[in-house]
Amino acid sequence: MAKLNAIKPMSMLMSEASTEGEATLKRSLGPVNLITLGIGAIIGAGIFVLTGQAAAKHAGPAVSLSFVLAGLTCAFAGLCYAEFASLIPIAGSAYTYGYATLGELVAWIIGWDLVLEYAFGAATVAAGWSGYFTGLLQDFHIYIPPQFTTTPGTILYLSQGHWLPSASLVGVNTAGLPHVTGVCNLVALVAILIVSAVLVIGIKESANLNSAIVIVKLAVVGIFIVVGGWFLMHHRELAHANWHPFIPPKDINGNFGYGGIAAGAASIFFAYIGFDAVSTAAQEAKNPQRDMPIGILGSLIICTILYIIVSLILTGLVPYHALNVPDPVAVGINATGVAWGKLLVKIGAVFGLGTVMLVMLLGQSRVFYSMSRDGLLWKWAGEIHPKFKTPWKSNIVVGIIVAILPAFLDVNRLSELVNMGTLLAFAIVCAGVWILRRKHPELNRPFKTPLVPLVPILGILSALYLIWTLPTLTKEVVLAWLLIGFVIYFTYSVKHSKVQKALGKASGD
Ligand code: ALA
Repeated sequence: MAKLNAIKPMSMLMSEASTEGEATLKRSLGPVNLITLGIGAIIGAGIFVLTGQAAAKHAGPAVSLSFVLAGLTCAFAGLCYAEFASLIPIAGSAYTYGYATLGELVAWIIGWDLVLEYAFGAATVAAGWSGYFTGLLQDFHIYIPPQFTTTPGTILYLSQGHWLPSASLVGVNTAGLPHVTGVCNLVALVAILIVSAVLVIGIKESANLNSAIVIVKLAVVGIFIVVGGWFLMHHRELAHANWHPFIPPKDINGNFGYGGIAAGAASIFFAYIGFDAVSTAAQEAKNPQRDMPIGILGSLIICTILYIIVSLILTGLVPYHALNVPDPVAVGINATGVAWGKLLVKIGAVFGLGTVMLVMLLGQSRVFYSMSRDGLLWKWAGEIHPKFKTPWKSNIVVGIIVAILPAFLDVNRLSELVNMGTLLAFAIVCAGVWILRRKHPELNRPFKTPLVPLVPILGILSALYLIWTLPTLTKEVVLAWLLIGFVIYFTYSVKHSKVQKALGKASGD
């Protein structure tokens, strides 16, 4: 009889870690490196793309309050992640934590959920990346056939040398403009395939390269804040007009108003995803017990502050209803009249979003690899290429499936799926910390989540609240996703689980 609550023994985790060489990784990362790692994974399509859409469709200028709300939810979850990361001192993810503490079925749900976070997350970032990339090419008069740069059915108009959706042309009479109807977003598709190919060949994650890209991203965000902030200080009437009313009244479709702030938070929650990536570097940290929480919480705090300022300035520069565009931050800096600003933002976004795609697909392959190694997924998913030493089959299969998503699905739809999957994983991690404190109070916890059970409860409630505000269709798709997961678990995983086999042998079954 399969034990759904089978716990993966710590000894098994440790021996796997040593046979895979994880134990021999050099402990070279200090608190600043870990914060940098977190920021590298966090800043991406969320701030560069989704902020504009959340302002235009849900919250108006109050999108900055949405960032506060989503940031709080992440802070509760971040505190719980930090306890797990210090408790289980090996490189891992929420999946590994779940398996070692809460049992196999919960671990499976988290792992399956992480696919939504990482794979669908990479697809979302690819959709955002393609918007900035094609815009950048068009600045240099290079044109990819426009029908292959957007999702099916989206109409693009040619205006001032750029192919743009009608949402980007507020106040422009589109009637006489040349236009095309989107067939599929080939640019996003090819981007994912290229990143997957890089992962197959193998990439040495380099802390230095990551730091360089993080500096570029931070510089672009910093320049936006300085240029935009300076402009608004000298054009207070513009800010006054655009920020009033700060919380637009609810419209007939139920958007905006106080509910709009929550809906905006559920949508821009995506911007915070990635801080959990810090926990995967546990074994390269010089002093993981102290520095993991610093890395996780430090990157979160810095990004929260930046996001709130950027969203305030953006909605001050441009009327919120004109922000539903593929490249809102570029549109924002363009409003200041600083000619080079737009180009700079686009270049920063192209590099910055590129690395987020890489980190997410890498995270995805690590989760699939771990699950396959545990016997919970098919063997091929964990097969290592003899020369490149990468889980190549899983990279290729995941790459092809993930590439198809942004080609046909809108970035908003995709990001909502990612948000729901991740919020669910956060709720489980928060519950896990609380349950484990009760079941095993004796474990050595170098970092303790403060105020347990209050913080985990707030984490669970805020995650569930944000899930509740997501569209019904998103919830249905995620439920369907979980059902598919259960079918695989009960038809394949329970029979092949290595932990189940080991426990069965130990008990003489
Ligand atoms: N937080 C990451 C982004 O916004 C996933 O792209």
